[in-house]
Amino acid sequence: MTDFKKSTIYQIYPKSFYDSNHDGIGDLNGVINKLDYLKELGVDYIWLTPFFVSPQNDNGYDVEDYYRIDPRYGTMDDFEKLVCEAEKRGIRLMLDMVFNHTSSRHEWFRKALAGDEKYKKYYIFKKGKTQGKAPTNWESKFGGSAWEYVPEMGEFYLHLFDVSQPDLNWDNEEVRKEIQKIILFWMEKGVKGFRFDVVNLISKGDFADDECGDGRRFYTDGPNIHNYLKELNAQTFGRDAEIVTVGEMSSTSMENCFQYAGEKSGELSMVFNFHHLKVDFAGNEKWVLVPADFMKLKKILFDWQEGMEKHQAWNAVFWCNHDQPRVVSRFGSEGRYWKESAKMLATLIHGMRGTPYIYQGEEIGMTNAGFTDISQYRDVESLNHFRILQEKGLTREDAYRILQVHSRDNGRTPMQWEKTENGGFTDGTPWIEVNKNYEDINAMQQLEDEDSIFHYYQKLIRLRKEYDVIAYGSFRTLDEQNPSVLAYMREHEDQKLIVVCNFYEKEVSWECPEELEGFRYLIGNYKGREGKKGVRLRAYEAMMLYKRE
Ligand code: TEU
Ligand code: CA
Repeated sequence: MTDFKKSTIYQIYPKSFYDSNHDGIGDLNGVINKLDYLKELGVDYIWLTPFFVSPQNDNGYDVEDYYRIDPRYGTMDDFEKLVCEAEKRGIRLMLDMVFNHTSSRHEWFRKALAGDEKYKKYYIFKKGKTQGKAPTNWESKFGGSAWEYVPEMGEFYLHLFDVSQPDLNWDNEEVRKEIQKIILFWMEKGVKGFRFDVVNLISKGDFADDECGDGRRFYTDGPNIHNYLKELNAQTFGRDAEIVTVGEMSSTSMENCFQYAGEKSGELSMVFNFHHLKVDFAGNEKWVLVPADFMKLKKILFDWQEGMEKHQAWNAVFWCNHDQPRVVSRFGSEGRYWKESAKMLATLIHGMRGTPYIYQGEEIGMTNAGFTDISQYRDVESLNHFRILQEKGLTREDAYRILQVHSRDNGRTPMQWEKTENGGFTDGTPWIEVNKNYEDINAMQQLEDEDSIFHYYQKLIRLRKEYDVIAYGSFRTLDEQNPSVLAYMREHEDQKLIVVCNFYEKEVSWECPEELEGFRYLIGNYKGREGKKGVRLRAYEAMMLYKRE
């Protein structure tokens, strides 16, 4: 059994990973092609974002058929080969299950629209408040109302995401049974992990107007959520102790996560939460430009580390995914200290208590897309908000500036493999443009360079396996009020680990509140450094110090 506390999970967005057949779209064969690269990096699981049949309005998060593979990505044979080839390299597969909603092209929804009562109950249809007025004032996460009117039926259906993503009705037992069947089907194929998309939104509460928000408080961590997860666990993945699960928790509370990911709750192995990735938002408002609040970031990370430990619950720790801008552009630097800052950010996460996730390209320090024209964007959320921002009165230029910082496409440009055209991602026309910096930032170059970001990640992954304190240690903050340094202590039996990160370019002198006697340098982003009491931390300097009593 793979111990998920010692594991590192690598996220692949297949569409942008590697194209094996020249159509400009990454595919499953492309993933098989790059398994040796992933083995070299040392990851234990790969999480593949959805590759099921889909109209791709939301790049596969709009599933039309959960049992079939979208021909764009390959065939079931390719998938089986992938499971087998990955297994040979000690890598397991984690699939991405989108069960809050389906695509509006799913057979169930089509039948519902055609008037089939059975399938109508699979979704959430409601009459309007008054003629033509939506049942509630809830907003879609992708902009606009969360309700869509169907004139033929005289009713609205709920879509918390795009209008092409109708929400499923989990209160209907038949829906839950269908979902169990799907999971069992993929378990049969040898899948050893599941990521559940926005799974804390599946249990809807009251359908009431939200006087002080967008409606999320009525459906987030809803009334039956824990029962539904326990049931799913008992009926499906809970039967196989080797399976690892992670729930994507949107706007969740820590109290709920104690249960979702509690060691004894019988729900999930771990959870993603996003509070630390909203420190450059204005409250919940993402489409604004505000500087990242470091003290807030620290406090959120620390609170979650301590809280989850106290309640024997497990975190997924991460900076990046396909919905987030690139972390080196966001909290580090694209300039002179690109490499140092990327390694610092890696150290910060990989030293924590929780299972680290690496999103494709993060391990080579890929940066934001740098798009300057709307025609370069593909993401439905970005396209919607580009329009909405202008409707609100912003100039085109201002709207661009916001997209350049916050668009999900920042994380979706193709993986940069080599110096060659299109970064070696495809020899066709890529579905989304490759970042112009691929000649400087690419995997090939970093594999050859011992001091690269890639090799730093490789070492961090190895250290988690070698040192129990990294995997199992308790967590305690150090020098919490420091305005530019983030530091913490991990302890396990006779082992101690100190992690220190200078979050900024500016040099700073740092006094460790702990006695450093006997600590040795484990890893860091500058050469030659010993564990000494008062140190001068250079630009983005980070290190791990270790001691065994
Ligand atoms: O994302 C859930 C989600 O709410 C966010 O990450 C969202 O993209 C962001 O808040 C928008 O500002 C998941 C998937 O990861 C995402 O790709 C899907 O689009 C979404 O669910 C719908 O399935
Ligand atoms: Ca392809």
